[in-house]
Amino acid sequence: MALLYLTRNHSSELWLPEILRLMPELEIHVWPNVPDPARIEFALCWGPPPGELARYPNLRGISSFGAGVEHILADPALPAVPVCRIVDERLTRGMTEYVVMSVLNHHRNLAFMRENQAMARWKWFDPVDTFATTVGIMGMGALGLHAAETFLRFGFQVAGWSRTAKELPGIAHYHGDAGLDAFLARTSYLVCLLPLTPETRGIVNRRTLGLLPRGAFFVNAGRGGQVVDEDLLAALDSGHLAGATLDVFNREPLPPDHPYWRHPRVSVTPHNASDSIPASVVPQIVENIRRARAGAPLLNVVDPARGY
Ligand code: NDP
Ligand code: OXD
Repeated sequence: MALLYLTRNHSSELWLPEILRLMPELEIHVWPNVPDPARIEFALCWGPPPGELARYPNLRGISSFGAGVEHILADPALPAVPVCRIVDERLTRGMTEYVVMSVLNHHRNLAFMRENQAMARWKWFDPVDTFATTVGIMGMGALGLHAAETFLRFGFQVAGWSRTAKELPGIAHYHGDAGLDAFLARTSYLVCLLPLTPETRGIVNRRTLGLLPRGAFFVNAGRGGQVVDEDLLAALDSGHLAGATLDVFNREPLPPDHPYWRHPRVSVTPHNASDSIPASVVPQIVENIRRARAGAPLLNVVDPARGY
């Protein structure tokens, strides 16, 4: 069995030794250098070119390098084999660090304090009551739920929104189209941790942003395609939104002339909110290669019809 290693982002110097440490007998072909496509039985990918995976007649499984799979499911010629994603404690904790950092940065007025420090100005400001502040998380899956539980421990009010109903201790949970407006209306910090699917594309738009209370703050670490950029910029420019921290974009890398880069109330990070660490995630990838070889069910398989 051979593994197809197909990515433009993940350094083979970091990943290949880790894979070979756990599976020394594995033959690995680093795309685009694949002399015999018939030898490939498993693909580890990020953003395969459309039609590429259809070239491997003996493919038995595909894994994303990360939690998201839209970059694989977007292929109209995707072979009918299981597609898996990464579910990993370090990836999850890294995401919680990012969203907590983004919310607390604004909640504790760090920009204002840095401005004052630059002018040696001792300026006190009224505290904002954490217990009276609601963080609303769109997407209550592996990442959203951990972040939500962490915000709860800080004392925030926490609301969650997902596709299906859930009972979650301490969290006001909303679901589906019917629950979206009430969820937004109570949310001061909107954190998006949704997968990109046909249903979630463009979900952060003029209408939904307009339902947030004035002065709300937006954190996006889901996918850029969930945001209508002009609508977000308009909400920021009108003062309806106080600011945004954005890790993911409709076009990545974010073009140098994009208004987000220079917007005074936007923080930009380069799709780096949380990343798969090879030592942590390779065991589940190797386990899936073994399972694919044995014809056993794979771990963390997504539903292509649902899109996540
Ligand atoms: P999960 O599949 O575990 O969770 C997805 C959540 O989104 C679920 O709660 C699901 O609802 C909800 N959801 C999906 N579709 C809808 C919809 N139409 N309406 C309402 N809710 C919906 O994914 P993860 O938590 O592991 O990851 C989420 C996303 O985070 C990834 O897909 C990726 O895009 C992004 N990500 C970004 C990273 C970064 O560095 N910026 C790093 C890692 C991930 P339900 O529970 O009802 O199924
Ligand atoms: C992602 C990831 O899906 O890095 O963005 O896991």
